[in-house]
Amino acid sequence: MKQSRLITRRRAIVAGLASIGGLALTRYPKDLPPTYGNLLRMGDTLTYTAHRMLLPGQSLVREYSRRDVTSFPATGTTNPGRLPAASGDEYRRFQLGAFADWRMLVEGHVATPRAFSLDELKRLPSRTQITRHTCEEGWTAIGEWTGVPLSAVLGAVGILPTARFVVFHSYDGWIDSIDLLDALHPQTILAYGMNGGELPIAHGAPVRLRVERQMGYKSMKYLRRIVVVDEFDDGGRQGNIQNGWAWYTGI
Ligand SMILES: Nc1nc2c(c(=O)[nH]1)N[C@H]1C(S)=C(S)[C@@H](COP(=O)(O)O)O[C@H]1N2
Ligand SMILES: [Mo]
Repeated sequence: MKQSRLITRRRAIVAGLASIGGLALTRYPKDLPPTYGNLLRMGDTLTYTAHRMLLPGQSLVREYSRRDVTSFPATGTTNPGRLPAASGDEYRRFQLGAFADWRMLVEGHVATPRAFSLDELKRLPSRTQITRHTCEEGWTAIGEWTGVPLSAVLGAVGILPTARFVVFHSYDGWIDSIDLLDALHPQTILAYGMNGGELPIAHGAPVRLRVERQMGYKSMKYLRRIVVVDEFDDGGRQGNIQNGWAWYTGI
């Protein structure tokens, strides 16, 4: 009796999951990243499709007030200028010139590919937001970020109708991507300011990404290049998910 009820319930759960999967596949046939047939990535795919179905619009994460701001550890790379690679030399030169010569290339499936200086980014519309950062290592911190919405930068170069994902490259060799829904989200910004001052080197100067609806590691520091692409691209073997990190980590 007990046993059969258990089996029935389990079947219902399995059937339920299958129908969620089916619905997602019919609704988002092209948006499912192709590498996601892999069994190990099934959890990711479920989180992704569930989020995209439950939060189809542009719901905002909670924003805090100034008095909620906490101390904020710097993790991962904290100074690409110390890297031995050529990109380390380049970064060090920019740093010595207060990033006046730094340029961020935006290219790919866009109408007018363009390199932006820090001043040009600062002349675009700006947004300040106080949000909670959640690191996969288990800590969280609240900080204030000021920057230009990624949507404004993509608007300035004109994304083509073929655009589906946005790929980011950093000065410490990271490659990662987000889909257009996250890219155009109002709280997805290219931050050049933190807690009322310039963005510190340790936190990604001169410009870092803030993707507030995903885990902290998606907020790439030390931006170098942005490429709009028409197909899913997680950076492959160079991508930051090569070490087992999930591509989609919605929170
Ligand atoms: N380019 C680059 N971006 C990065 C990292 C990094 O090492 N390099 N670390 C990631 C991780 S794991 C986290 S938690 C945050 C840390 O940002 P913070 O140093 O400002 O705390 O940046 C993310 N973005
Ligand atoms: Mo992290």
